[in-house]
Amino acid sequence: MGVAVSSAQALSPANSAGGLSPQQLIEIYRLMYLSRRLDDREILLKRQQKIFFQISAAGHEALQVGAALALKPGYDWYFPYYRDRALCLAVGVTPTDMFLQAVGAATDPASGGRQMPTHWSSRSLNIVSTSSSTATQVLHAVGCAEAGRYFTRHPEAAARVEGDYRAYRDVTFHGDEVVLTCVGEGSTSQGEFWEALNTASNQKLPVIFCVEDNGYAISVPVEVNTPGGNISKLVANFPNFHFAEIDGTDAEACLRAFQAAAEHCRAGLGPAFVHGHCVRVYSHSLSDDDKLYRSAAEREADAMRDPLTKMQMRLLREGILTAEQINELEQAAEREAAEAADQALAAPLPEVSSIPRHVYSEDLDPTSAAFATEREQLAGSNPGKSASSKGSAPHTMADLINACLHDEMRRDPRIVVYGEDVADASRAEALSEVKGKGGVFKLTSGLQTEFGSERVFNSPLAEANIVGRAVGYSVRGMKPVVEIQFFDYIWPAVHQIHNELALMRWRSNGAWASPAVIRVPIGGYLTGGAIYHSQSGESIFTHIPGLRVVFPSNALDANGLLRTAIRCDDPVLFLEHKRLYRETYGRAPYPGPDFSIPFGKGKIVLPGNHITLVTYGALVPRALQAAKTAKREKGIEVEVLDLRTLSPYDWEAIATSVRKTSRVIVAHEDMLSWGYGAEIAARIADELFDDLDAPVKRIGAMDTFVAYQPVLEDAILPQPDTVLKAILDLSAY
Ligand SMILES: Cc1ncc(C[n+]2csc(CCOP(=O)(O)OP(=O)(O)O)c2C)c(N)n1
Ligand SMILES: [Mg+2]
Repeated sequence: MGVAVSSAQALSPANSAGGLSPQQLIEIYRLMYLSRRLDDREILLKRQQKIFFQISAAGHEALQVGAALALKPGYDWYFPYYRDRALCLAVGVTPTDMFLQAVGAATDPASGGRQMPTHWSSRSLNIVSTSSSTATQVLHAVGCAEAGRYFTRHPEAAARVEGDYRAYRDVTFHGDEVVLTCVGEGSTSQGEFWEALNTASNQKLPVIFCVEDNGYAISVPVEVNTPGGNISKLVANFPNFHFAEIDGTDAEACLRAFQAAAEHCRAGLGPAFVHGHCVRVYSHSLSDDDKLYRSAAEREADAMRDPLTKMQMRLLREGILTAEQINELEQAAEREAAEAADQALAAPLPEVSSIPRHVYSEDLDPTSAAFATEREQLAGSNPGKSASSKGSAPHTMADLINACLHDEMRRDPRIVVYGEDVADASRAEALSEVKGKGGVFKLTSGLQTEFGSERVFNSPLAEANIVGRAVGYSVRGMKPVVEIQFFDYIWPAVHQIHNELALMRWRSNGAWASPAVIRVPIGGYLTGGAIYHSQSGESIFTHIPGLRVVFPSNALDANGLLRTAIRCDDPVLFLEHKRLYRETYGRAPYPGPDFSIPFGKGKIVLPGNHITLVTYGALVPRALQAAKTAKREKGIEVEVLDLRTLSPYDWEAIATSVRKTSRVIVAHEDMLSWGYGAEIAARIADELFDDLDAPVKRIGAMDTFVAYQPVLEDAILPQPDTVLKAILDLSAY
């Protein structure tokens, strides 16, 4: 037919000054049309029950192709959402790859059969794995842009280094790269959307926020989600942004808008916001029927604005293609879609045995002997700032955590530390005259002063912001070591932790990972800590596959385990008991800058032959106290096992001890019901039943929150007496 159709990558972005060439207009139409045919083919496959879900880009194609063609695949970065088929097609995802995901094939390059169709991921194209959660990805885009800027300013940090996660987190970056992230207009109601605009604006980050406004969030019309019905009006006062509100069904207008947005970002002027009004030609997904909530007139009006029809009319009107040439182009697209579907349907399905692969890093095992430097401890070299100020005297847990942060930041330029109040002073000019804040518990004290404001800084008061950005940082190979100020306030970040941070590796079948560290002060026994400064809840996080959960009880363990957490290739939740920060119990000399403890290795802190007491955190000193009383007063020998890490945990140590004693108590501070001890007790009952001479006992807090009045707090939380009573009860069996 004489129409040379180039690939998306071969199409050089149009010059924003001149008009689009006929060739460019044809290529745009081809991509839009092919995207629609791929959707239609998928719909057919779904109706034939050969695939299991379908959601389409129909009506969004002009906006998405415009965005793609303004950017550079494999150079710029993409955090799309589930409706971005035309975007990803134009960026370079092949139709076959798309259908491989739809059928759930083993060879699905985005997820290996783990994610629904159109849940994009491509390492070579810099498309970071996306979830189904609306708007989580915008915070990842922000963190990604921060990482790109950081590597540009600190290229030495990009170096591959053996011996820790850096051996497996390769880094590429370009000084003028742009990060694109897309959401629907309904998703702009999510707090994470606003939290992302906040940081992108404040830090002038090169992020293009694209809002694909089709007027509906499933059945909910735009005015319900967006006061006044127009998101552009609401965001207009964010500083440093380039704004564009466009007809998202006009492909050329879209391309131009994204080109201008990219120019603004590449010039370092700040982020851009492109709000495209498009249409939803089909229902929300194949699980939805929009006739149930949209009038016929409204649906017809949308159909009249179909970007495909508009583009086709233009090609004909301007004499760029004849009807016959359009027909040929469309038939070629139809064939391409059909062939791709056939290929995918013939692809092998994933092996059931592959299911556990990539829950955790396949490269670096934090339980391995490589992290076992315990015996070489006490090297005596220079500790971090706050530890050194105390000479060789035993240090508190707070000191040795701070020392580890200093040591590791010195060793690894990829580490950034941020959170609420963690900087010494955001207004750095004050540092010459003030001591600095360095965290509400002073755990990050002196870090900003030593490493500067680019590496240690305060975040907005927004926990999802902290963790969501950490996902973006860490997919780029950085090591964010962030702080959530109190465990009690981790909840806004749980969406990011559960659905994003911990899942990134598994859902992308190992292509992406976000091995960040989240440090969190936790727990009670504070005398007045009350409901919102005393919470525990570790079992909620040990229930998340992909996340390591660490809970040290003393200064030395905290130092060695934090080092392992930082060098690890998995995301780690590092729980620090507030009451233990400055206790006399568990102080230790500074163990040197390379002291580490492997995960999953408990420690017998008191040997004994009569009863095993499995515990961790603040219950360790309380259990020891009770055990010593039991020995002194009743001659009962309790073996106290401090688990130190909760996921993974040291089953071998538990089993060995229980086989010896035949009696076991599992004790923790958190509430008894559904607590961490329930799992351990159940497994002991299951696998060690024949070794037991008595029922498995559990100790935990009452099933309430922790009250303010100390009389109540004491009664709610387990005390040494509670443990002693359980020891005596159990020994009576
Ligand atoms: C956090 C979250 N809540 C709810 C859902 C279920 N859900 C999926 S899509 C959707 C509507 C999204 O609407 P919009 O952002 O306008 O995007 P559109 O689908 O219209 O392109 C909802 C509620 C989800 N995926 N994630
Ligand atoms: Mg919508």
